[in-house]
Amino acid sequence: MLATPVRRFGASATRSLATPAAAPKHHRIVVVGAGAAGSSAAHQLLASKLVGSGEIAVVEPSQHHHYQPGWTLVGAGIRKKTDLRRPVADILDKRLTHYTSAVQTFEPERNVVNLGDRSLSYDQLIVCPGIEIKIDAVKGLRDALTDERTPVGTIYKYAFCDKTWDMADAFRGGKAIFTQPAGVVKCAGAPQKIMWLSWDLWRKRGLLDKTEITFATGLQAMFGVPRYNETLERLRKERNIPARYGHNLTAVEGSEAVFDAPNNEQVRLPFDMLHVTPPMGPYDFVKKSALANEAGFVDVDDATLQHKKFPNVWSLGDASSLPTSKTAAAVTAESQVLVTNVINAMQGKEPGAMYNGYTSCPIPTDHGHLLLAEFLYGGKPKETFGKFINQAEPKSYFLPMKTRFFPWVYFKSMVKGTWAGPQGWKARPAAATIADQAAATVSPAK
Ligand code: UQ1
Repeated sequence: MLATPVRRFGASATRSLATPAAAPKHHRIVVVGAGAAGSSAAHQLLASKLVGSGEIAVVEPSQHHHYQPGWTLVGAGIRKKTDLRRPVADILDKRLTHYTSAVQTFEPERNVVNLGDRSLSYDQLIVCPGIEIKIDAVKGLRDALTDERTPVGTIYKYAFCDKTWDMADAFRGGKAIFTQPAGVVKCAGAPQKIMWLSWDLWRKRGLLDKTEITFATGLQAMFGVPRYNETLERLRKERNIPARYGHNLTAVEGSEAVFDAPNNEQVRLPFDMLHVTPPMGPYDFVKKSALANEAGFVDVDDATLQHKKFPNVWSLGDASSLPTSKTAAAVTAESQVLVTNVINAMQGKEPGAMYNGYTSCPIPTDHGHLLLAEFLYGGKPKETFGKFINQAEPKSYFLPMKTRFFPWVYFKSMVKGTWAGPQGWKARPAAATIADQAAATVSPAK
């Protein structure tokens, strides 16, 4: 190792010399976020062989990658939360350069991302940091969640998904409220999944006679797609669960939940157990950037996933403006389109692949049945098994798919870019074929 060079200037001289900012480190592709979206996209790009070792940067400050769809199962006592996470460093292929600091600002005019301690430049930028769970947007919620004696939980946070189970397990009857905010949330079905599973637990324990469950939602229906809403609304009525539509939780005060309700009313409901779905929204560093639309999401084309102003910027997953339900299932389709189009762009071609809005919401309706909702943009049903069965009815044989198969295939294949959702194991071909055609353009590993 070289010895530290002897300083040639005194302290004052050093200070008077302007230190030029380090030049940004260049990667052909920078991926912001290593969640479901970032990890599947980055690995599919690697598999294309168009980019070599060190040419893709992945920016991810979190230590752990979580299988978030599994947190409902944790809240229902079916899975252990520690089984549903992996260190990010274990998820990412060694050929990806992992930066562990967070993005501070985007400079898309200069093709630069600033991480605070350093800057990165890129040919292509993929933005998928997810969205923020805004616990502090509900007054008193953070204290209520943190206080172990207060029966308030949420499956939307790793820290509290097991508290949700502890509460449901300890419940001996009384008033249980499950909330869903107005506005965009990830997996819009989860607020009721945890309710159905809790209802079934209490049913089996003979507690329903002394239990009153309420579903208080900022929306106007159980589910946004009429075909599935019909079933869920029927179940809700059969199970004597009153819905309070248009009710948006604003505060937790002691053992009362406070809602903004229709006609500018404020409604206060006492509870013995409260499950909260907090409001969610884009992170500030995205919202305040030139990449965001008015709502703060990365402003991309609904079909090509290409940014509307900066053609070498792309987005998928929860942070994107894509008007579909934000789920891991959606990412299985979005990632294939995005990767094909990024590869096209790197070869000077127009984006060719189009996303149709595919998303899915596997809703357990009790501990033995699951309704597998699958739909495209506009809520148009697109059911993988629709030729054989009616997916609008909950089925017993679908439940193990949610509890066992999806978590398994997620870590085994999806984060590695080899799972294409309803198309099974075929995420590689689109990219590989293009790579084969363009073998001459493969750049050497750096
Ligand atoms: C899926 O591929 C997937 O990824 C692992 C999920 O996990 C969260 C899902 O919930 C769904 C529905 C899919 C889609 C796959 C099929 C076979 C319908």
